[in-house]
Parts: sequence; structure tokens; C-alpha cells
Amino acid sequence: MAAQKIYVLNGPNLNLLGAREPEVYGRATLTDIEDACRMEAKEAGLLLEFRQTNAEHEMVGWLHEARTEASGLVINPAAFSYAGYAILDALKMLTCSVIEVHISNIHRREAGWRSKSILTQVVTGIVSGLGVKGYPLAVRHLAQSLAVAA
Ligand code: CA2
Repeated sequence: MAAQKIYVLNGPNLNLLGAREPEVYGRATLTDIEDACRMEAKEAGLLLEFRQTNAEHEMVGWLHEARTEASGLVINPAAFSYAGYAILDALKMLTCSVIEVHISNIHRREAGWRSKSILTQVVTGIVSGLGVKGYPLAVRHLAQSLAVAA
């Protein structure tokens, strides 16, 4: 049987992680996060797709792909969290577990709009405020859930 695959998808501006606002997001880059997720997936014998896009239509396409290809999905939707209705609809079509990750704790952010993700209502779980460590933790959770179900 082919190895199962976890998708880790990142929304707008996260390609610049480590370059701005280190007091909120830390100094790790997206490549550092990818490395941490790969280690976690490898340990569990899972394949990993790690991607970032600034375009909503591209994210929607990846979510359609994940419907048939992913055994679990981690998404940091970034600003799509607040107005990404096409992403909300695409997430609803997934049957695998979906973990929404935010590096910062969006519930204690300064601007009111930033604390309410419209996507949380359709995901399995959310990790917010644990820094970049939230990503490998989410991958580990998905791996453990898959192992229990097998
Ligand atoms: O805390 C998170 O992970 C966020 O999803 C990050 C998003 C932000 O819109 C959410 O409110 C919370 C993206 C932040 C902007 O991108 C940056 C990239 C590099 C450095 C600083 C910000």
C-alpha cells in the first residue's frame, strides 16, 4: 500500500516569514517550518506536501486536489481566514481531518477582525499561539490519528 500523504498549506505573505514582525511571528522561516514538518512526517512514515500561495484560486485548487490525495491536512490560511469564503466552501468538501494553524494567538490580537477566523467552524481542530511549533504538532496529531484508525 502506498504511504499516506499529509498536506501542509500556507496562505498569503507567509513566504516572508522571519523577515518582518519577529515579536509576533518569531524568526523562523517557512523553510524551517517545512523541515520540522518533514521530520515529523518521516518519523511517522508519511509523505508530506508543503506549499504556500498568495493566490486564493490556487489554494482552492490545492484543496480540491487534497480531496482525493490527502489523508490529513494542515492549513495556515493567514488572511484567507477572514474573508476566504471560497476556501471555506472547499474545506467543507474534504473528508479527512483538517487542522487550522496560526503561529500567533489570533484571539488576543489587537485588531478585532484578526481574532475571528471564518474557517474555524469547518475544521477538525485549531492550534493558535504556539508559535511555529504548532505546525509539527498538528502533523504529529494527524499521524497519530491515522495510526489509531489503521
Ligand atoms: O498567526 C498566524 O499564523 C497568522 O495566520 C499569520 C497571518 C495573519 O494574517 C493572521 O492574522 C495570523 C499572516 C501574517 C502576515 O504575514 C507575515 C509574514 C511574515 C512576517 C510577518 C507577517
